[in-house]
Amino acid sequence: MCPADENENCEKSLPINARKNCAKTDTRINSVVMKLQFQDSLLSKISSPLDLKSMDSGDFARLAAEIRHVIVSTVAKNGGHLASNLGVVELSIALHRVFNSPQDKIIWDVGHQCYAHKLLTGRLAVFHRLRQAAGMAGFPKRSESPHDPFNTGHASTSISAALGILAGEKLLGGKGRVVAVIGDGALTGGLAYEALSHAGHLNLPLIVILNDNKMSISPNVGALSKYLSRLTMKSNYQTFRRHFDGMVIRLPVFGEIFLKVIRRLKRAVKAVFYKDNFFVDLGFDYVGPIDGHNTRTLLSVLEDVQKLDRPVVVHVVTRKGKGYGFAENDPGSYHGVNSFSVDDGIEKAAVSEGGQPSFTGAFGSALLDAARDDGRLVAITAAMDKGTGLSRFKRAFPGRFFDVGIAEEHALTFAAGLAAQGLKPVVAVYSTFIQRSVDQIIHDAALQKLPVILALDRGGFVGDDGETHQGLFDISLFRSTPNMTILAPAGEGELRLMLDWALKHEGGPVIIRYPKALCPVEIPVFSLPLESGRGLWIAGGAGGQICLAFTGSLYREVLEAADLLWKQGIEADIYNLRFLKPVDEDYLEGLMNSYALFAVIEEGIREGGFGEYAAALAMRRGCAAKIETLAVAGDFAEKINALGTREQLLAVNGLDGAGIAGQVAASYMESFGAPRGLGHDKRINDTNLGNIHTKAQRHEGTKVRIELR
Ligand SMILES: Cc1ncc(C[n+]2csc(CCOP(=O)(O)OP(=O)(O)O)c2C)c(N)n1
Repeated sequence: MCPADENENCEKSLPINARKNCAKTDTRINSVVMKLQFQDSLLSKISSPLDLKSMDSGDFARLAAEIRHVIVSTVAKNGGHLASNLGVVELSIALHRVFNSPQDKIIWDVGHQCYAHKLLTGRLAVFHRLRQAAGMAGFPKRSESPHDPFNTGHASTSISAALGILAGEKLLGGKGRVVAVIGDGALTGGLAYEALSHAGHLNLPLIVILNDNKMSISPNVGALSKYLSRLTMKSNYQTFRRHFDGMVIRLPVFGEIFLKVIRRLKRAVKAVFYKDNFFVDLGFDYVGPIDGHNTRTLLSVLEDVQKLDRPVVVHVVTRKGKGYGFAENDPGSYHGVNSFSVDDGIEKAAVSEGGQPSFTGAFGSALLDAARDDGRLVAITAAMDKGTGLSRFKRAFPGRFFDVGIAEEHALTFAAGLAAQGLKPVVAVYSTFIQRSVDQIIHDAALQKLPVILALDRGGFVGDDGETHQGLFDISLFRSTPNMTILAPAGEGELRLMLDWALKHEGGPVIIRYPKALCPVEIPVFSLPLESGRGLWIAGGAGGQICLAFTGSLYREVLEAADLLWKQGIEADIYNLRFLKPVDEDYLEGLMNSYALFAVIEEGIREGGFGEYAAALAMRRGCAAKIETLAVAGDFAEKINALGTREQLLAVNGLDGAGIAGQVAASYMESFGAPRGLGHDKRINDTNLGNIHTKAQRHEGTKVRIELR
């Protein structure tokens, strides 16, 4: 869970003041929804979408209210994506009424809006375990239900996946329908267009529901968003149609016949009306825009389009946050939330460590300071300005801020273009989403040695969102990239040093990766200048039994481990790697040769990570030390479903203090027997660190170590 005091700390953060203001404006809907009694609920009678088929459609409004109640009260306890889910309740009911899941397949883009779908597909009983360790995922999961045909989490995949499933269905002679539900935000991602283009070409009966609420996490950006608004304006035409139909059907005797004739006529008119539509030009039929909260309209349109034998886009207009006043009034802040109070919409206070900033907040402040000194610095986000800490930059330097939409590939190549012009682009993005931009980093930035800075937030374990959102791959993906620098700060001071260093660096892209966590209390050594390719001694450095060499995000855990080892009579020095690439190999070889056991402790996937590199270097250079790598194993997604808090995830993957200490002690004893005992008292805690490790001691340590080689 994110700390509440850091507005920009995460994708799911609430400006408390905005909530308070909002509370004053509209609590009507909240009380209506919350006062419903559920002893006799309709929702509890739905164990599969089949039960929805026999339900009187006149009950759908009540069912929608019940679903909203369950979503609001559960998310208030567990945190989660709120506003997006409240917006698609009627749409979910209509889809499951018309289509026959699991034979028909519904693929939710991103998947953050799948809660009503989960409730309608037999998961009410486990819904209270939403996003909890070993509980129910907040995103669709094939392993969870046959009604989730494809795993999602990252944006813009639904049309591609749905088209593949439909093409497969056809090849295998199946009869199932396939529906992709994509938001206007996710439609800003390039993958969606590649899929639309291919779908228009294949001409298979793919149904694309465009859920248009004018919002990504923040208000949607880009020319396409404006284009959709223009289409929505034509919805006046739809309102007129409904009123007209209502009048005609009431005509005595001829009403029904007359309506049929008019419907045919209207189709012809509509075909002319929407002839210049973008989707039509790509080969789709287009229906809409229609009111996504009017179940009757949704049902009649979906009934119609499921009979089509060609691709169709159904443009549905919804209100993000619908049914919960606070979220309706401020859908951006309620896109995703920590636990909060339903009555006033205010986030429950999170524990803050002595007022320490989050890494996200620290980055946001450091970037602002740097931007004041350097007019060439520009910042880029892919639809995540709040989550990546760029909100203040956006306000302070609107002309130097770019939100490119959910388009990480474009963000990188765009940044490379800016760098080629002599600007200093900083792309702030979550580690998990940078996976989208591997080629852009290699081809457009690294091979050209362009100085693009990547601020990779949430590097390491990420609580609550499951396996798709873990920031575990960046080290492995980019350690092999030529001309790349990867830096991992352990705290705020280092983060600032690294940003300054990166802004002066000319030889290629620089990644600064930091976790979704609060910064630890500062110690003086954090501010010692960077030496290219080398790290920093946090404790010791003169050689001995064990060295714990760690990637910045694990500073706290490694300190705790060293303390636990000390209690067992095992002495361990602590080395902050700082540079994960490039590495001063002679220097690292010297370090490894100074210890019996050199343990690399890394918050990233083991394969291709720093530990494997260090072990290969040790082997190549014939080092005597035992090299142990403590990193994340490939089966991380199976441990507590990759859900729960970052702390829980670290613990089940052996990277909390106890896990590190246990593995290091076992490895040491396996090879070297019982420890030799303690030399002097190096017991570590945050308060004495600053005093015992001066720069001079660090260099002294280095000298002794080099002599030991
Ligand atoms: C590749 C990628 N980048 C960023 C995100 C973070 N993200 C989650 S939901 C979202 C906004 C989606 O907007 P939209 O599709 O319009 O859905 P809405 O929430 O408005 O219903 C973003 C940017 C993501 N999931 N995947």
